[in-house]
This record gives sequence, structure tokens and C-alpha cells, in this order.
Amino acid sequence: MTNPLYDRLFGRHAGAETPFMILPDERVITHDAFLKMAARTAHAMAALGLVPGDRLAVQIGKTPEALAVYAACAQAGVIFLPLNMAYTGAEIDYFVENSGAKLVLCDEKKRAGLTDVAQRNGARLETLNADGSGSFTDLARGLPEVYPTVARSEDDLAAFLYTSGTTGRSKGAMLTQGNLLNNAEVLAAHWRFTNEDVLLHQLPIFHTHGLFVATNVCLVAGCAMRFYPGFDAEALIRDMPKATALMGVPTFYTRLLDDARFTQDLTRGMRLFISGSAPLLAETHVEFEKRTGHRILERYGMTETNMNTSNPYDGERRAGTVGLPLPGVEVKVCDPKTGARLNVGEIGVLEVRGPNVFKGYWQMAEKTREELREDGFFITGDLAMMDPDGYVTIVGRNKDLIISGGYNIYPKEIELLLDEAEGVLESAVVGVPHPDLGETPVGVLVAKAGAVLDTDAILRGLGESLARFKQPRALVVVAELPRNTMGKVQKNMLRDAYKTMFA
Ligand code: MLC
Ligand code: AMP
Repeated sequence: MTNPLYDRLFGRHAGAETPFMILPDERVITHDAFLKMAARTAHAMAALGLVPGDRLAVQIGKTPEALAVYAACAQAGVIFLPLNMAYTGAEIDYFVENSGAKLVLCDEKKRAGLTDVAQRNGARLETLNADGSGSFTDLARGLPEVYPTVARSEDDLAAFLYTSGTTGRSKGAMLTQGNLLNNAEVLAAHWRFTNEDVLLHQLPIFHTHGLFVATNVCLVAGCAMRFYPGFDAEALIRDMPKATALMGVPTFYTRLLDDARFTQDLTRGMRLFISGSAPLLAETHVEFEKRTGHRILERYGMTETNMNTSNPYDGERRAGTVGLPLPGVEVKVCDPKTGARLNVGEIGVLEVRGPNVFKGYWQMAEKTREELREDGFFITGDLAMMDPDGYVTIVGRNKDLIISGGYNIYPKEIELLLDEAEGVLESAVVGVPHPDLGETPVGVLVAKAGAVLDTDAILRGLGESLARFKQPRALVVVAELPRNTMGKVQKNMLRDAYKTMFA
């Protein structure tokens, strides 16, 4: 019986007393102890009636127990659906309903808000807290430390990751065992991870970057990770001499550079700094090298595709570029209207194909057809250019998306809420440069005739339904929105008008 994802990432470490997770208090969880925790978790899931193919949604803190739920899902053939801790009950309601999740795990702090959500959607709700306690932990305690691995193929679904769209609701990207496994194995080899490595893991584990890229690469390599509940610059600086690699979003690197203790000496034992999920400014790359002697390795990916391109390990890491297509991944720059392949040096929409590309959006055949071509190429919506050496540069986006500190924010979702607010005639949300987060949303409002807008009250109102990170950092009121002759709002003019607001 085989289960490629479980066998090749997790199962092969059975019995290994090697360190897998090192916690901030220096407590070590070995590979074997982790697998036992995962097996108990899988038994608890089965006791709650989950069967292969069911969905399990989690909105829980970043703990070893949370990661064990991911491993248990792989072993039991259950589809793992991790959710951002910042999402409100209203946001979670949609994910649970859309995915048909049978079980929801949440932190005790979220339980009151999610009880109705679970009930309405016929899901069971259990708790798993940041300290590892909770009703789900109680269930798992004492259960057997071995679980009979459920047979799966590479084509079977392993996870749903929800990603918003420029129009309409979020879409559940269906990732198969093969998608995750292939990318993890390619990346571990490409970035030369071995069992000697120690990765500083400060990314959240509800997104591709922290969950699949960071964790799966460590599992393939059999190395350890220093595992933190979240970003913590103090801890990074304290523990850097005990580590060899860091994966982060650009905000990690700009924050480190803001700290005078971050020096060449501190990074002496590090072999690799990797950045992705948002554009790394070429100037950050240059400043980083000047300060530490290390050249950040930038790579590019998406929820739907895992990682597509990466700067080389040995070759030239070109600042401002996302490197070359990864082994097995085809990348082309296309005309946004016709889909025809463009020449070297021309700017178009990037399309990618390979074993890393997802299977489609859950129960959204039409949306899938719009973005995933019949020949297997996925239309990323990123505007890019390829140079004669094959290096790809992301120059912009053909989609209305803001990336703040590595989190995606879709203006449409905010605009729909702003348009409903008292006295608002219409609105437009644009991303403007932000020194810490890269970009941040600003809402531009037009009042109905005679109305006086209370922007503080409007912002408070947004808080009820919208995760904090998506809320505009500023609202401005204007007489009218700039429009072109077709009547379309000219967001580029708004971006330009407010570009220095946070500079
Ligand atoms: C937190 N806040 C944010 C925010 N993160 N606001 C905007 N954008 C963000 N990204 C808000 C909180 O709501 C809070 O608001 C305040 O900032 C402080 O919160 P915090 O939790 O203390 O923030 P911090 O720990 O400093 O987090 C910032 C961060 C974090 C940048 C370290 O957001 C982060 O880890 N980002 C990584 C996201 C990621 O993993 N992306 C990968 C997606 S996968 P207030 O007002 O209440 O104080 C992908 C594919 C690929 O894109 O290629 O990898
Ligand atoms: P997500 O949907 O959260 O997976 O975000 C994917 C998007 O992040 C991509 O479509 C890009 O717009 C952006 N992205 C990821 N990595 C990079 C990078 N290195 N440079 C620029 N943009 C990136």
C-alpha cells in the first residue's frame, strides 16, 4: 500500500530520533515523536468520523500539534484546509460552506464566534489551542501511536488553499499529493538542503510558503527547523548563529536590515536566505549583500502553482529578478489578449505548466477554465518579462491585487463593503507603497449627494467582516473617481496620487 505524500515526506522518518522541530524554549521534537503525534491525531480524526476525501478546516495557531494535523491528513487521506488566524467568522463561514468541511478545528478564543458557523454548515467544531491544549487534544491523548496509512495516488487531493479572485468569492485551489511532493523534492535539491540544515521557520503555516515550501523542503531533506509561533525579529537575531537557512517574505528582510545587530558576523553560519511571496526590491537585495555578504535568493510562486522559478544556488542571483524556471516547470510570457507567446524582452502575462500546477478550483469549473488552459498552462495574472538568459522579471500584475507583507488583498472584496457603507456612493481601493509591508490598501470614497462621510465609523464597520490585514490603512474622500472614456476607474491615477502617503 502506498501514499506518496505521507511515505516520502513523513513515513520515511519513522523511528528516527533526529531533531525535526526545535521550539523557542529549545525543546526538541524528533521526527519519530512528530510521527507519533500525527498518528494519534489521525486516530482522533477517524474517531470523529472523518474518512478519506473529507475536508478538515483549521483556524489554529502555529504549533507542533497544528503541523501534526497536516501530517495526519496526509496519512489518513483527508483534505487539509488551513485558514488565516486573522479571518473573521463571516469569512470562515464561506470557506466552511464552500468546502463542505466536516470538521473545523479552532482556537478556544475563536470558538464562540464559530459555533454558529459550524452548526449552520453541519460541521463538527473542536478546539486546539496555542498551548497545545483543547478538546481535540483531549480526544487524541492516549490513542495509538501508529496509524494504518491510507492508500493514495499522486493524483489524489491533499489540500485546499483558498485564494481570492478579482471578482466574486474566494476559490479553493485543489492541490494534489503529486503537486506538493514534486515541488518539495525539486526545491530541496535546487536549494541544496541536507540533513545538516537548520531552517529558521517564522512564516505562518496556513499558506503555501510556510506550509509547503518551508516545511516540506525540510521533511524531504530530513533536516531540523527552528519553529516559532510567528515573526519575531528578536528571536531571529538570537538564534541565527544556530541556524543555516531562512525563508521569508521581503518584510522579514527589510525588518532585519532595520536592526543594527544584524551584521555579517551574525550571519556567518548561515548558508542561504530565500525570499518570495511578494516583490523584493532590488535595493533591499543590494543593501543585504552590503551588510552581510549574502545574496538573497529570490523565487516566485503562487498558491495554485507552488514554486515556478528560482534564482540559482550556484549561478548568478540577479537582483530584481525571480530567476529561471525550476526543473520540470515550463514558463512562457504571453500576449494577455491572444495568449500568443511573446519574444524575449517583451512584457506579457506569465503562464506556467508542470507537475506543480494545481488541479483546478473546487466546484468552480468555469473559473478553472478561465485560468487553466486545456493544454495545462495556468494563467498567473502576473506581468513578466524574460531576458535572453531565461531570467524572469515580474514587472507588475494583470490582476487587481495588493500584496501586503506577503498577504494577498483583493480590492474588490473591500470595495463591495465600502459601497454598502452609510453615505458612500462609490469607492475604489488601490495599493500604495509601504516601507514595511511593501504595499498597503487605501480606500478612495465618493459621498452620495449631501452626505458627509464619517471615515472612522466606516473603518470600524469594515472590522466586523474583514480581517484586520485587509482593512485600508487610510480612507480618503474625493469629489469623483477618475475614469477613462469607457467609464472604467483609472486606478493607476489613484495609485499615483497617493503613492507617497506612507513613504
Ligand atoms: C499583520 N498585520 C498586517 C499584516 N500582518 N497588516 C497588513 N499586512 C500584513 N501582512 C497587522 C495585524 O493585523 C496587526 O494590526 C499588526 O499588523 C501587527 O500584527 P502582528 O501579527 O504583530 O504582525 P507581524 O507578526 O509583525 O506580521 C507581519 C508579517 C506577517 C509580515 C511578518 O504578516 C507575515 O508573516 N507575513 C507572511 C505572509 C505569508 O506567509 N505569505 C505567503 C503567502 S503564499 P493592528 O492594527 O491590530 O496592530 C504565496 C505564494 C508564494 O504568496 O510565492 O510564497
Ligand atoms: P498567492 O496567491 O498568495 O499565492 O500569491 C501569489 C502571488 O504573489 C503571485 O501571483 C505574485 O503576484 C506574487 N509573488 C510571489 N512571489 C513573488 C516574487 N518573488 N516577486 C513578485 N511577486 C511575487
